[in-house]
Amino acid sequence: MRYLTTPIYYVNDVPHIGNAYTTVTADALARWHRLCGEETFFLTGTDEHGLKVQQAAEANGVTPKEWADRTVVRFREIWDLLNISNDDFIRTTEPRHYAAVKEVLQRCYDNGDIYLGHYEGLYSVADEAYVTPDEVPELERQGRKVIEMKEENYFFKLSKYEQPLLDWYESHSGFVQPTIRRNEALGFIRQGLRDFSISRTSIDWGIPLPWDASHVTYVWFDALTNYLTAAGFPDDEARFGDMWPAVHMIGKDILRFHCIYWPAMLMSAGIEPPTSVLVHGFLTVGGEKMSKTALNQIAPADLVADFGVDGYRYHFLRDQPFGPDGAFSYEGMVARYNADLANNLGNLLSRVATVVGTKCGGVGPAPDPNSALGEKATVALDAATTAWGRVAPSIALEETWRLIGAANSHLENHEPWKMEPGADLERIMGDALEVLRIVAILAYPAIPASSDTIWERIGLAGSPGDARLPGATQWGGYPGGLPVVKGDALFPRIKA
Ligand code: ME8
Repeated sequence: MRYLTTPIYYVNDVPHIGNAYTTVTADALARWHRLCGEETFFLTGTDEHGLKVQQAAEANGVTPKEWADRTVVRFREIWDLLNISNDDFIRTTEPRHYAAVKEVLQRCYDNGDIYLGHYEGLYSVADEAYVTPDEVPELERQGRKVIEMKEENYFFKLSKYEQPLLDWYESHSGFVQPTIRRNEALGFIRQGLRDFSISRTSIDWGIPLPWDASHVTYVWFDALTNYLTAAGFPDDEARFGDMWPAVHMIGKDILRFHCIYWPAMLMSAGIEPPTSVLVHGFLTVGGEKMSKTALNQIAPADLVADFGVDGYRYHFLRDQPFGPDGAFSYEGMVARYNADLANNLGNLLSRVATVVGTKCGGVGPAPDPNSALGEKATVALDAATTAWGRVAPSIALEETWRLIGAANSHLENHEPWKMEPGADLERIMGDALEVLRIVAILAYPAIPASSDTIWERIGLAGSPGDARLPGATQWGGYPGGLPVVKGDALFPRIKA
């Protein structure tokens, strides 16, 4: 995977665990592909124009730019805290982005796809979207304010792209994943597409249109283009040629923009649509979508304080399957952490380090080349590879943890803590160390810092992140003769 993106989040408010769900999942996916030897460029950023941000700034008595400058810091901090490995962070208020938006607009305009008209209707500020009267009751129920709008707008001829989009979907079966979301997008297109407004005159917090500076660009037209900007569009053609098309990861709330508007805009501008759009469901809290607007948001840092960074990352990757909605609960998070991290993985590491310390003089022995665990490691690699390939981190981790469970059972069956030092004991400990080495690599996309710690404690140099699959997890890679260190509990148990 050459280029992976998250949505760029609105800076009207600070990040919550819904935004972090997408970013952590995309980060893990990028890390997996890098482990597979692919040069994966990973982008995130912030969406800073539009009415929603302008209103947040007004409510706080500052200019939109001051507000954005203040809030963007909170996003950068949280991504640093969560160990997000993004290669770039884009803000839509940057000059490089203005250049890209103007170029895309001009190309669509020159292609005859933009015309002047009037918009009279409803607008949801929270969604920055033009809405129909039948959508209003549900939006209002969710506390999403709908306003009347009447203004001169430029429109994009989306209707012209109905058939080209259907053809694109037909010839690119993996364009929208999973299939349920592909069908949802196709359903929208088949209902018939209406042209949409791409400019505003009643606000000025945005990018002026290149041919008519009395209009600013509609925030979604502006925001979607960020994916081009960060790939070097329009000036760095060589870079853009190497990077584009991208893979986008998004939540289902913004499916219509990414799966319909965006490919049509790109077709109009003579640019290839994205390789694929990976769409996940919502995290819900108490049955409602967690959102800034609903005020039921949970701050990632609060959970990190209790579970640690890797405890946090692991939970959402393992417990919220990618695709459907999933209910978040603190109790569920404690249970998962204790079972998988404290008991299963943490226990394996501490048992191995203890026995090697007391019975092998602190020196890790080499594994048995014919160990039955070798076969289990191959199965884990194959299953994890398939699962990451279809963007199913929860299954990839489940399969990886099956290997940890097998190593724990192996120890329980042989009870090395009761054995005399010697060749038999060394073989068993070597096998368990080899599983820890392999697990450190396979779990690295989810728990990078803990994987580094495991690596170091079993005496290996460098980082499991530098390993390359599939070769690196071949059974027998742990050389033996390395110092093994006990250290503190990797994942201290949490009281429920
Ligand atoms: O829509 N569960 O930004 P945004 C899971 N600026 N994911 C969630 C979530 C939840 N409850 N709530 C939010 C925007 N998300 C635009 C995007 S892109 C060119 C412009 C995640 O700050 C999910 O990825 O409202 C969703 O699509 C995104 O945050 C919306 O973030």
